[in-house]
Amino acid sequence: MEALKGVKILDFTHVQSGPTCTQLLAWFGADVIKVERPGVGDATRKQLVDVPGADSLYFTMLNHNKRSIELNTKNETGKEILERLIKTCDVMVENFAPGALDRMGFGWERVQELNPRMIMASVKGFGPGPYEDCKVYENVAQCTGGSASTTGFLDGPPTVTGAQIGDSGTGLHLALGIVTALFQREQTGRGQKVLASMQDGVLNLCRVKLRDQQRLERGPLTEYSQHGQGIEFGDATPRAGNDSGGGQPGWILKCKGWETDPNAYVYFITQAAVWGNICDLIGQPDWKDDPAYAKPDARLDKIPQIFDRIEEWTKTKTKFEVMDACNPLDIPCGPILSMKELSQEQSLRETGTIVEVDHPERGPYLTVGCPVKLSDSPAEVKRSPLLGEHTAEILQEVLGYSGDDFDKVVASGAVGEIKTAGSD
Ligand code: CAO
Repeated sequence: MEALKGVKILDFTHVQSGPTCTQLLAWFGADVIKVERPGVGDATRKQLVDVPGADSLYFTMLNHNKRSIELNTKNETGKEILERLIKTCDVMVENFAPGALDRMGFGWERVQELNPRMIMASVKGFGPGPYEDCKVYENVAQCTGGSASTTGFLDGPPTVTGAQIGDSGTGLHLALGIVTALFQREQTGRGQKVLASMQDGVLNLCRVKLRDQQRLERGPLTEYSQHGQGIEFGDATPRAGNDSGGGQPGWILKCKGWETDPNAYVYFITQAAVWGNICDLIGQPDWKDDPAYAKPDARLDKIPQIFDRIEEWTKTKTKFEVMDACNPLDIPCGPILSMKELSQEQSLRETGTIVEVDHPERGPYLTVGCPVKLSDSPAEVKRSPLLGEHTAEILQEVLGYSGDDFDKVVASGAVGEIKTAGSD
């Protein structure tokens, strides 16, 4: 049984942040109806195209398990259809630029009038304030949410991360807001507005850096490598390279093959509780009792030098051999896995974390499956819809159009070309 069975989502989202949210809800079993501009659709369908004529991986990987209706919401008949969708659905999700929905005539007041139970969920770049009217993409959010200023090396520029914390991260936040509002609606019978701003989402994920900002006002951040190197702190949380960020020092170390393989590295943590095991493993047992190394506080000013010594050992092993040697000794470490390695990892295929999906235009491709596993509601990944693939089905089965009414809608140009057999 699907957890969100019976919940209808009017999916007005595009690009990445909104679609990740509705894809998650679809994986949990909601009926997600994606509204797209006739003949155009979500801009990502035609971005970074790798198979000519087929929807891009950018689109397919963000829009699984959804149905697509083509609808011009600026056309009079299109507006009527949208009104019927609003009356029928439980949740409306959108990530248009600020003001676009109001211009379309479907701001919060109007949506509430049409359906007081409707939950209206939005992603915006910023919350209320000086930047609320701005358009925002992933990297802008990483920069304005505190991630870029704290990522990278001390002597280098601010750096964005490969993890899409601005888009997919905010989509996750929004999905949580939506299910929470659905839960509250059980008690109140009313919908509400749910807002996830990308700046807020990124800052939420960067909270330990805000923690460090306040600690910095009381003294140096002793666990940062910079401290051990005798480099003075400025007045803001600095970039900390590959420092672990917690109380246990960590760093990325070279492994066998690093000269030719850009990912022959391991993340190694010198957890205090297993310091003795680390010393034995790397062939430095004298450090166990040496007062200059035995206690964590004594090691703080020697962290780079300690990692250099550990690296002498890791360079003699592959990253997987390091993992095999450390795990039985409870030494936390992790190989740097490339996308190639992850895509070939059998255990991730077995758990459905990476799945192969077939697509009529592009053939089989790999994608991530649902990252959250529910024991009673396993998520089956179904291919993304073609543009307008379900227009007739939604008009007829969800909204009840038939006969002349259906034909009039098609003739009005509000829904584009009907692609599947379905008109009466
Ligand atoms: N029928 C008719 N018109 C439609 C339509 C439909 N089915 N769907 C969308 N439109 C119209 C909108 O009404 C809007 O028209 P107006 O500007 O004339 O009112 C227009 O299409 C474009 O919307 P947009 O401004 O949202 O799109 P954009 O490509 O210019 O901007 C983005 C994209 C992402 C920068 C912007 O939507 C945004 O800032 N969104 C909020 C933050 C966000 O989610 N960012 C992350 C995106 S992923 O990196």
